[in-house]
Amino acid sequence: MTRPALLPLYINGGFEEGSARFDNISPVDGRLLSQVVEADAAQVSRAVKAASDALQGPWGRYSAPERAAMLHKVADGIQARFDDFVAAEVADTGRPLHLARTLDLPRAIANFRTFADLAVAQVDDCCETPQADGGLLFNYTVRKPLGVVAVIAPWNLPLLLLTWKLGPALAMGNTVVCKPSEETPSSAALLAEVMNEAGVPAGVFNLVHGFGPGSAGEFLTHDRLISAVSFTGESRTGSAIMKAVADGVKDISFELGGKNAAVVFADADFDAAVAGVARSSFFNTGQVCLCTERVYVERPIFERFVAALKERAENLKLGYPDEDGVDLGPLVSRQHREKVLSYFALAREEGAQVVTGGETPRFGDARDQGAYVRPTIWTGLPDHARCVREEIFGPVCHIAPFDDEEEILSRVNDSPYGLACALWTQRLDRAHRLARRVQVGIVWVNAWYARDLRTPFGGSKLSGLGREGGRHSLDFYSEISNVCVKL
Ligand code: NAD
Ligand code: 6OD
Repeated sequence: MTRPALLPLYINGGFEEGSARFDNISPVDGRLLSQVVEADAAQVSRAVKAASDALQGPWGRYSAPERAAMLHKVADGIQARFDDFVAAEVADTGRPLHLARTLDLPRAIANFRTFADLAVAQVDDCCETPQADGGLLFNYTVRKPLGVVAVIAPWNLPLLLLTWKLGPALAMGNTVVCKPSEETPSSAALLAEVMNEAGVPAGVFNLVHGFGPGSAGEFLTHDRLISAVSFTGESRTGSAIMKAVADGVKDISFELGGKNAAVVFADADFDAAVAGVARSSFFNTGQVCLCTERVYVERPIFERFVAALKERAENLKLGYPDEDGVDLGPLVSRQHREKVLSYFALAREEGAQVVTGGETPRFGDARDQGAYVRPTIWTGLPDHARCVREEIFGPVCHIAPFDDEEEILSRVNDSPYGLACALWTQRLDRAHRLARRVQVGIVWVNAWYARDLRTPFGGSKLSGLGREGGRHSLDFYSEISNVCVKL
């Protein structure tokens, strides 16, 4: 019997094994994909020390264009191994192959190229300050790296979300220790190979695998040599990390959970809205922080909309990642499926009408060992129901009717989360009025998850802290210092 692959750590330019290991299981059929080295406290500490030392080495003297050239080489390296990365993403997540090919990989490459170029193009402020005595002060700003950045990533878009933070962190001259999710370690392991082949100096990029509490995640956030933690994941994990870094007053950037609303007005392009909401509720099996688990539809079109979305949901094809026409893969793990199924049961207890779904499919083959659930639509729940307030992170939405603009604004805003909102209307005056007052970081009008990496991205309330994207990323990943010269 062949032994499963072993995914090593990458510390100070070298691949390392260790005594503790954990299994990486396929959510498609429950197969063992690989074993992963779990970094112990000493290994995490060495990774951080290597990153700290690397700031004093050649990397610390690279100009922005030299760093950009290196990051373009990394992007070239990912492009050269495109199919290997696709296979790694698909194996760990079970997502359709076409999704990895058209979203995850292009974005990972763009995350390096875009921020490399933005960092080169960055021009900072300066000003002259006249003095009472006729003299002049000249003020200008310089950007310095923060130091060692811990990048802690989730499992839902593993490579996309890791590189979204790693790209700008390196472009601004930091060194990094990355910890991918324990559920999805494979693409990060490949990335370490690409970093090595591209000649990124030892210690600039380090990779530690492991879990959160009592493992690599927690060790990282407590390390005194870490200057900043850039984290994407659940809100309660964000809260634990915030406590962990409080004593060291480390910089933090948090992209956390969401319970996002889609609002469909009667004047919307009906077919576009149905297609848009089907996408925003079920894309990636509902495992995107931006997914719309709350859907509000203006009363005159409510019944018609529910029927149309039901038809769409029932036509989505669940299957193997490489199957023709497959729309949805499994959830990321059996454990996550247990959580989603617990909400399916809770919805019934809370009085939901199940329009469609609400159960696991039976395939009669190996996929029955996987983590599939059917796309699910509910109606009939009150706004205070837990299923309408809590993030489920599966292919599920609740649809409720509404009657007017003020009413819907207050219902959308009555949420502990504040990440994103999708508005469907042909009246741009109305869309703009709502966009200004809805308490979220990202509003889409007649669209959903359309991205330009130069725009700010992030959430309010439990959905996060700070903004990344474009100059916001350059600002977060640098220490901006003012120099004041008396002329
Ligand atoms: P998670 O919080 O469980 O884990 C995320 C990462 O944090 C993992 O690498 C994990 O090992 C690590 N971790 C867990 N506990 C830790 C601790 N105490 N200290 C340090 N590290 C710790 O999240 P998840 O389940 O992997 O991802 C799904 C969640 O992420 C959802 O809530 C989703 O909404 C959110 N998310 C948000 C965004 C956004 O942009 N706002 C993007 C993607 C995912
Ligand atoms: O596209 C992005 O840049 C981004 N941060 C997406 C987050 C998706 C959440 O699951």
